[in-house]
Amino acid sequence: MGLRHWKKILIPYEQAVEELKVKFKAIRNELREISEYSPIEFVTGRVKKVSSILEKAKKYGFAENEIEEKIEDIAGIRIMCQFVDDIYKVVELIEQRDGKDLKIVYVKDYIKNRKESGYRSYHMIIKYPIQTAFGNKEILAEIQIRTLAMNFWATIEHSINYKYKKNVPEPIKERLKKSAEAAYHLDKEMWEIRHEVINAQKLFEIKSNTVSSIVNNIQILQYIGKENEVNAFQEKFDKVLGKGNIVELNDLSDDIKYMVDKYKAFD
Ligand code: 0O2
Ligand code: 0O2
Repeated sequence: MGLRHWKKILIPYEQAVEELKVKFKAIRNELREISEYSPIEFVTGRVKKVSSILEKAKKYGFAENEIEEKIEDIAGIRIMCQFVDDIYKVVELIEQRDGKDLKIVYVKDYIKNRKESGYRSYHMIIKYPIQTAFGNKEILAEIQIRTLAMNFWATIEHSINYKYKKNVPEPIKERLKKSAEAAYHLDKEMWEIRHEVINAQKLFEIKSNTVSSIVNNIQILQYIGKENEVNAFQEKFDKVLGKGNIVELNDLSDDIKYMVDKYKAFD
């Protein structure tokens, strides 16, 4: 099959990766904007390289016309979470969409059943509809959900495997297994203090949302020419920001908002 042929085949997969990235990032951004904890830390995605697709097809003996149906990870989305229980929250979010904008085909829980290599992640194979210039198409995609520690390990292990073309020397294999164990313990330790971490992050999010609301409203007052108010609020803001007290920041934010709303009502 020629390169042009592959380029055409992969276009819907590229679109699926882009759409799914947007959708999962939107969940994260939406929750952060309302100062809620997001189980999604960050999202990445990729379309498998043609060379890897052909390699995989050869390994499993798939004919070229079977590739799209049998290789489930041509479109791949990776969702990173801070804590192990976040993974299952993300799984629930995806399950809620089953039959709506995607269909879950099956799942592989390599967290409860880790792989021989030490690999841990939760995989969901989905069917995703794509509207193309040539009509509608349903493609397969793989969503990998993992913690930051699982991702760190998998990224390093993947590059070592790549370097040694799967023939990783035994001592390195052993080290990798040990580090998989260390990553597992890191996840466990972090899980133990998750409430502490989540509270600290929520507080940070609330503070930064309040500060940006104050700055926006001061800009509105500036824009409508309320010089005196701008100067007075600016002075208070500098003082309160220096102290970093969340209650005082909130009060100031309410005062400025009240003033802006009052002027808006006059317009
Ligand atoms: P944001 O809002 O900062 O998360 P695109 O440019 O859209 O085609 P994209 O998504 O930028 O592609 O590329 P990719 O490689 O799929 O995803 C990279 C995203 O993952 C970037 O975010 C990085 O900031 C984020 N990322 C990668 N590594 C880490 C990490 O260790 N920690 C965190 N928090 N984020 C990481 P975006 O998409 O640019 O936007
Ligand atoms: P890429 O694009 O390089 O990441 P197979 O792929 O043959 O092992 P299967 O059943 O198709 O088996 O898929 P599986 O094992 O459920 O998941 C495949 C993907 O999961 C891999 O993609 C990796 O991204 C990841 N993965 C699975 N096992 C390991 C592992 O031991 N170490 C690491 N680092 N990642 C793993 P590919 O094919 O490597 O493609």
